[in-house]
Amino acid sequence: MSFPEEVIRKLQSAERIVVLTGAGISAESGVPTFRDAQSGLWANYKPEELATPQAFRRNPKMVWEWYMMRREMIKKVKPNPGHFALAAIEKKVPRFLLVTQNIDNLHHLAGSKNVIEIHGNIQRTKCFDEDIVVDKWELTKDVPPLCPRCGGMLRPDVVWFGEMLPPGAFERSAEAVRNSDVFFSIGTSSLVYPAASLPYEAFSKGILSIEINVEETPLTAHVDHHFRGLAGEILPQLVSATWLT
Ligand code: BJW
Repeated sequence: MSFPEEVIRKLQSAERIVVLTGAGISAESGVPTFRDAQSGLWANYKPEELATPQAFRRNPKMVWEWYMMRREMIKKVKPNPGHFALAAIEKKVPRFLLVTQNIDNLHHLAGSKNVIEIHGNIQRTKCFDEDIVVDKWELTKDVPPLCPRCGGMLRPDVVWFGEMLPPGAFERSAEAVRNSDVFFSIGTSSLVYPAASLPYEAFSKGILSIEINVEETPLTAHVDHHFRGLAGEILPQLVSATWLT
């Protein structure tokens, strides 16, 4: 792919870059995107119907087991060239922030350092009642297992629909976007708020905005540049075209 001169020059001189990623960046690692079809025991449910506190209250065993299945699957996958390209960009610019909606930890595994996980991390577990992270727990006959402190049910430390993001996560992300020179939205359907409002912080300040996605999204009409294709192919090409020439 060839990139507009404006993009290359702006990236080369950028002091501050903010990137928002979604499930699409991990798709090439083999992690199904959030809105991909469900399979197996969960085939009859939409992910949107399982990722809520109401669903957990109604059927904690089913929701817990869905997350355990995904957790075990995610443990086996590796970062792809898209994740590595973002870690490489972080080394090239003075200030870089990666805001990810993904809960799969792959950005950290690729070497990204300054990361805000706005929807949590599936490898962590917390107490449903106390909202406290629980590091040590065991699989027992109880499904979900119970909190060793209070006996409440354990749940994954992810953000479900209707729940608040981790304290300060959105505010810090939005401020970084407003102060950036270039903003990227990569592999997200731009449907879930408040994450989907972050690009508008960039638009309001006239910051160069770039979307990378295999398809159009509600954001496409608003960004300065839409690069259509696989993040794992476009990002390494962009790094080469910008910093390795
Ligand atoms: C590729 C590719 C490749 C594929 N290369 N691209 C304002 C308006 C309307 C509604 C709301 C609003 N504000 C809040 C809401 C409600 C709600 C919401 O947004 N609902 C919408 C559905 C309308 N938001 C919330 O409830 C949030 N909390 C909140 O607002 O708190 C305040 C509050 C509290 C109480 C009451 C009221 C307000 C919390 C949202 C939490 C989202 N959590 C999830 C689940 C995490 C755990 C889990 O994984 O199970 O996060 S939902 C799910 O969606 C997950 C994702 O992070 C998130 C975003 O999905 P993403 O990443 O965009 O994935 P996909 O699958 O949708 O898209 C993949 C994209 O990749 C596609 O575009 C592909 O084309 C592309 N792609 N392969 C490049 N190789």
